[in-house]
Amino acid sequence: MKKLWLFWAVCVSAFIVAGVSVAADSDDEGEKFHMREVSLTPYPGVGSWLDWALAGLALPGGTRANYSVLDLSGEWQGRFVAREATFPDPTRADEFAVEVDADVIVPARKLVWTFGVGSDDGFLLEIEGGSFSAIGEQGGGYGFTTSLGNKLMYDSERPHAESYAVFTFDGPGKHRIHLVMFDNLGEASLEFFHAPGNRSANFASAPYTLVNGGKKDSLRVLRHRRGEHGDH
Ligand SMILES: [Ca+2]
Ligand SMILES: [Ca+2]
Repeated sequence: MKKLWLFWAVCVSAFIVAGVSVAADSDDEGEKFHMREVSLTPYPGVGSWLDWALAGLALPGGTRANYSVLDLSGEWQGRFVAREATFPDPTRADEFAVEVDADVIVPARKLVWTFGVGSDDGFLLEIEGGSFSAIGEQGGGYGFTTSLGNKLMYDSERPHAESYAVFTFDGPGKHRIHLVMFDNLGEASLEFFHAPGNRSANFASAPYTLVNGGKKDSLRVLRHRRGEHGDH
């Protein structure tokens, strides 16, 4: 009889532990973009702005925060305003970089998407499992939007302006997104949005929604688990 009690006690404990771990997994519902912000040393005056930002991000430390959508603003609001948030460290106004990790879930019937990044200053967007094709931009700056394979970037300073490109996923399911943005001086902002299909005929006027914004045509995002795709 004692053994039977012990058996049931073990079963009930196992059930409780399983229940708790399920709850822990779903407790990050909503805030799936993980962001780390670091300060940068002053820009040396020559060389790639993105290399400058990436060198700062290669060092450990920084301030971290999670966001459900990427609509971050210091002063300039950009295309989206309803869900704006501040950067992880709102006291750091200049000379900083952020990096964002997330996994985007791509449905089988929609493998072609147009992505947009609004930023002040530059950015680097990398998506695993596919490639960028047509690119475009709206707004002024000191450089141009470029793409290479699965990377889209703006490697210079600019006031808030938008870069667009078409991305074709090589299959449905989970794809890692890594987004870096830096600010040198003045205002700082970041928006990450999309629309299904190839919108290159008129990039600026596509019906964009924020990625993971919960709209009918929004891709869903999951928190990226480190080490899942063999990364750091
Ligand atoms: Ca905004
Ligand atoms: Ca700036």
